[in-house]
Parts: sequence; structure tokens; C-alpha cells
Amino acid sequence: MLDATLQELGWDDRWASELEQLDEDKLVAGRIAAQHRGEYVLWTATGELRAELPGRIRYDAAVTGVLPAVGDWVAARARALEGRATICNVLPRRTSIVRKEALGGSHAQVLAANVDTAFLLNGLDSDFSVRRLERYLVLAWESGAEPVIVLTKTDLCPDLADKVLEVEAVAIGVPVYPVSNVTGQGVDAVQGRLRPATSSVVLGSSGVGKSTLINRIAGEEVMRTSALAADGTGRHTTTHRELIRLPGGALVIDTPGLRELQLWEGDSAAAFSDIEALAADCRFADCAHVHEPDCAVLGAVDDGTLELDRLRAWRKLERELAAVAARTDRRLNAERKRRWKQHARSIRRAKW
Ligand SMILES: Nc1nc2c(ncn2[C@@H]2O[C@H](COP(=O)(O)OP(=O)(O)O)[C@@H](O)[C@H]2O)c(=O)[nH]1
Ligand SMILES: [Mg+2]
Ligand SMILES: [Zn+2]
Repeated sequence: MLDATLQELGWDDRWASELEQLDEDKLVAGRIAAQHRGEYVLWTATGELRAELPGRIRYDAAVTGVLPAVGDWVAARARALEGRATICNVLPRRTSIVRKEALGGSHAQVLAANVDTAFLLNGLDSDFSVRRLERYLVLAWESGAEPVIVLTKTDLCPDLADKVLEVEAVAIGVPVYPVSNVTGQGVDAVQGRLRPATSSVVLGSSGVGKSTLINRIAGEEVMRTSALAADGTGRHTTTHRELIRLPGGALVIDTPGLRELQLWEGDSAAAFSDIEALAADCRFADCAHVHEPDCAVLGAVDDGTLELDRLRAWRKLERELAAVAARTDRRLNAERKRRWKQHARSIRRAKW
């Protein structure tokens, strides 16, 4: 059972005036903590309620794109005796982590609302990818939340200093915390950024250590991790987003791995491992498998071991990835320039 005041959940005067502007009596404020099959878990001053969405909002959402998301503050009509509520309004978001590029679709999805900080996790094992980190940085900058980079699994990394330098080169002005959830190295530093009543989201590939880090900071298993699933002890990975209140009073949203973000670059290899394997035998390392000589992929299509449709699907994905990458690069460059100017200014100021 939730035992916290609204302020402890992040409520403040600005939110209160948003609620007043609705000018409707009897609406209570609540924060969306989770969503389960169209039903929401709502944290209110009187405790946790189950909340549903009237058809009107669902209809509006088709137009405005605003469906309640985890972290949202909403105005609701409560039926406290039943432990239920009806969501009437979503208060305007201060920040939102929006995934736009669900592959093949144009549907935007709010992954987390009203978070102050976005922890971007990258593993120092085979997960390590500066390019992917850049994509996450763009996502964070566009959200309005402050990005913080966390490099996990330092215990598996023999050249930590080099990796940190590589990351810092693309993330000017963004703090970088190397951590190990195994040895505990660096966990305190991350914990230091989690102030009471502030909200964070943890983003990164599946298996990077998001849930393990949250559990370590919480000092108990608040999130299920995939380690336990490997033991055969059941379904233990994060399958939905959920707002968690840590013992220190900070709020954090754990997320399942973002498949679409992972597909943004190199990761097409995972979805098309058959084609990538064939490509290793192409004569040219940068073979596009269109009409190059000695192309092993076209060869496989010719001799019937690879379906032509599969090659077509791969090409489609490559095109989409290229388009996303180009868009992202433009944004990233603009943001880098802006950050660099800020950085240069602050250095000048420091010299005065
Ligand atoms: N060696 C090492 N393994 C880790 C670390 N953090 C997490 N793991 C392991 O990585 C796997 C995935 O962790 P999990 O927290 O479920 O990842 P999530 O999908 O990002 O939530 C588990 O087997 C963890 O024990 C770390 O810092 N070092
Ligand atoms: Mg997890
Ligand atoms: Zn080829």
C-alpha cells in the first residue's frame, strides 16, 4: 500500500494551479504509476486506486495523441469506497520520453511522463555502442529531461578509461557514471542523483542491467531481473513500465528494453542474422546485395536457400534505419553545437 503525500510523489504548486485551472469541483489529483490492460494504477492522497479511462478521452487521444502514460499527473473522479477512479484530464506534461520510430509505423508512444532525469544505460560488454547512446541522447534531449549516462558492467571491461573517453566525446556536458552491479562500483554515485520526490526513467537495451541497478539502489528486489528467469524460476523480466518509489524517496520508472530503439542501427543484425551470416561471404565487405559480383546473399536467393521476400524485408529495414539515422544526425549535430557553445561560454566565464 502506498504511503506518501502528493508532494512526496512530485506534486507542487505549479501542478496545483494546473488542477485549479480545470475549474471542476471534486476532481482529485493522482499520478499514474502503472498501466495494465487499459486499467491504470493511480496514486492519490488517499492511497492507490484503480482508474479507468472514459471513452471520450480515448476518442480525444486519437486526435490529440494524449493518452495517460506512466508518470502523468491526472485529474480524476474518485470512488474511494470502491477503490476506483475515472480519469478526467491529463495535466500538461513538463517532460515526456516519446518513442516516435516504432518500426513501420508513425505512432508516437509516451514511455514516461514528467521525469526530471533520464538515465541512459549502455553495457560495457557486447552491448556497448556509442551510436546507440547517441540515439538515446537525442531521445532524452527532446524529452526535456536531463540525460545522465550510466555505463554498466565495469566488471567485464578491461579498458574502462578508453570507453569513458569515447562516450564523453559524443556527450559533451553530460555526466557519465561507470557502474558495476556485481561489485557495486559507482552505484553510490548514481544513487546520489536520486533526490527525494524527483522522478527518473531508466532506459537502455534489454539485459543492460536496468532492473538490477534499481534493485541494488533499493536494497531489495523491487524489480524482477532476467537473472532469475535464467534459473527457471518463472517470468522475471520487466514487461511493463512502472513507477517505483525507492526507500530514499526518489521515484523511478523502469522500462522493458526498447526494441525499436535497438533497431535504430547495427542491431538489424539481430533480426536478420541469416542474411548477416551470408553477407560474411560476400566479396565486398560493404556489399549491398543488389548486383555486386560474388554476392553470397544473392547467391542464396538464386539457389533457393534464402527467400526473396526475406531479402526484400531486410532492404526495407535498411532503408528505414538510414532514414532514421539521417534525421537523428541532423538533430544530434544541432544539439551538439548548442551544447558546445554552452560549454565554451561556461569555460570563458570561469576564466574571468
Ligand atoms: N557482470 C555484470 N552483470 C550484470 C550487471 N548488471 C546486470 N547484470 C546482469 O545482466 C543481466 C540482465 O540484467 P537486468 O537487470 O535484468 O537487465 P534489464 O533488462 O536492463 O533490466 C542479469 O543477468 C544481471 O545479473 C553488471 O554490472 N555486471
Ligand atoms: Mg528489466
Ligand atoms: Zn552481398
